[in-house]
Amino acid sequence: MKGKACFALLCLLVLVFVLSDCGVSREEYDTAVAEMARLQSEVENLQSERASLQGAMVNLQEELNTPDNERIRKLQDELTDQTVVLDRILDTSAALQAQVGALENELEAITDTAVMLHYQFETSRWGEQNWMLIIPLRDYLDYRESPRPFDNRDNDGPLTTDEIYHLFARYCALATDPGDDYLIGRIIDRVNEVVTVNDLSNLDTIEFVLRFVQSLTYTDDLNTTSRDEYPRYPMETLFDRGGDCEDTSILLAAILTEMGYDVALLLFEEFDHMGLGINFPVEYGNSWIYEGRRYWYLDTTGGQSIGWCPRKYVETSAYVYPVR
Ligand SMILES: [Ca+2]
Ligand SMILES: [Ca+2]
Ligand SMILES: [Ca+2]
Repeated sequence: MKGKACFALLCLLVLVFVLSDCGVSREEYDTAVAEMARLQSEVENLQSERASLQGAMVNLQEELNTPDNERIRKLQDELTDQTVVLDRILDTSAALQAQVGALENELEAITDTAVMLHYQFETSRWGEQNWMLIIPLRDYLDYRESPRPFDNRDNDGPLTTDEIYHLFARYCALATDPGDDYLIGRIIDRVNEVVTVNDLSNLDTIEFVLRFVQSLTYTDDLNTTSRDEYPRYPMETLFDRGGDCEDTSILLAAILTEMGYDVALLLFEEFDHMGLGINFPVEYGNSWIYEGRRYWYLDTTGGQSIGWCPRKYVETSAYVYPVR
């Protein structure tokens, strides 16, 4: 303020000097003084404004240093750290995605391969047989994913006759599925080679096909599929080179049906065994009749001939499901 007062006094002295020397009028002098005062006031206003702005800046600085803002800064630091971590995760994820893509391609290539399977079985009358069958892995996997009949009821009560009929009638559809015709056809080619070389009768041909199916390993559903009952498509039984009674019966039904024989799946009334019947004049052993047609029994799990039946089932009723 002292500086400002000196500056005003100096200006006034200059004015007095100028006016006295040049002889300005009183009006001009008053106007100049008024202008001086106005400028003076303006300078004071600006100074006061500057002082208040400086005050505001100090306040803002203090505010920035309050605990809240400290927290915000910490959060910003954390955010920066997290962003770095996130970038790293994104990089890793992209690398993993690339690996998954490569594995998918590899899997695709594997799925496109075919598996060569060897079947060796001994017959007393026609010698040792060595067959090679090629099964495309994709076809086998498609069958593994295909729908199949399961007893999916919530209650454990016994099935009604209708339910039994509908459930097991659907097993026949597995035996007549057209997707495996080319594979069943190759088996029939092998059979026909033996038939031609040995000049087999129809009865011996049926016996020979039965020997092939009986040579497959008996495997329990629960141990191999973790289901109590798992009916296999013929291609699954061939690929796995084994199955239980219904699996091998379904496979035998698929082969004999394709060869033109009239066959039926036989389910014994206690539901603990399934076999195949063939409507062919055998005239000995065990048979069951369905709508006037006599089906002679073929047991796929042992090594017995057409007509032989486990003693337990000899006098037992059986559900008969013709395979068409
Ligand atoms: Ca078929
Ligand atoms: Ca079973
Ligand atoms: Ca099975």
